[in-house]
Amino acid sequence: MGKTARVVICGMKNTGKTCILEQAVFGNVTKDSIIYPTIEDSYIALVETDRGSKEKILFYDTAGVEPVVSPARELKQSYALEHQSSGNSCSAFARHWAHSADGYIFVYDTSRPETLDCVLLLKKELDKNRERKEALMVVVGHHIKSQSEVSSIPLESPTSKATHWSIREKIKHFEVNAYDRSTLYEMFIYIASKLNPVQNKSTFPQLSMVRKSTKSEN
Ligand SMILES: Nc1nc2c(ncn2[C@@H]2O[C@H](COP(=O)(O)OP(=O)(O)OP(=O)(O)O)[C@@H](O)[C@H]2O)c(=O)[nH]1
Ligand SMILES: [Mg+2]
Repeated sequence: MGKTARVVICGMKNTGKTCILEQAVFGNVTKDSIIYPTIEDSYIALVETDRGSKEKILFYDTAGVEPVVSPARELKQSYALEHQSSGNSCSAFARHWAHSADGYIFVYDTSRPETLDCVLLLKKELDKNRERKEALMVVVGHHIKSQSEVSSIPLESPTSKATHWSIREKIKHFEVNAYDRSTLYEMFIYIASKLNPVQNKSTFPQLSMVRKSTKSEN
C-alpha cells in the first residue's frame, strides 16, 4: 500500500456528491435516505485497484458551489451573490483546494446543464491556481432523474457536451446513479489505480550483471 492519496469531490449544490461517496464507502444510501447539505466532510476508504491491491484514499466531500451566473444575468444577480453569506464560489473553491489534493471528482447532474457549466468553470479555476502541477481529474454525470422524469430536453444534452469536453481535456468521463452501487465501482477502481501506478523496477541488478560480464571478458 502506498501513501494515502487525497481526493476531493466537487460540483454544484444538489448534484448528489454526498450520496455518491456515502454509497461507495458504506453502501447504505436508498431513496428514503435523508442527506443534509454538506459543509465539509471526509471519508477514509480502502479502494481496490485494477491489479487487485487495496489502496487507502482520503475523500473530501465539499459544500456545493453556487450556480454559474451567465453574463446576461450577471448584473441582476451580482448584488445578490455579493451579499449572500453561505455558499461557495468556483474561484474560492479553487483557491482553497488547488494545492491540497491529488485528485478531483467533478460531479454534474445529467438533467441540469448549469451543473456542467459549473464543472467547466471549476476545472478552469483549478488549472489556473495549480499552474502546471499534475492532478488526477474525472468528471461524473449523475443520473439523478430518469429520462421520463426530465421535463424539457436541452438542445445539447449535458452528457454529450461533457463527453466532448472530457475528450478535449483528456479526462475520463463516467456516468453513475448513486442509488445503484454497481455503477460506482468503475470510477473508484480507476481513481485508485491511477493514483497508485505500478512502480518501475530498479535497473540496478541489470547494471551489476553488465559489470560482471565485462570483467570475465578481460
Ligand atoms: N433519483 C436519485 N436522486 C438522488 C441520487 N443521489 C442523490 N439524489 C437526490 O439528490 C439530493 C441531494 O443529494 P446530495 O448527495 O446531498 O447532493 P450534494 O451534491 O452532496 O449536495 P450539497 O452537499 O448541498 O452540495 C438527495 O437528497 C437525493 O434526494 C440518485 O442517484 N438518484
Ligand atoms: Mg453534499
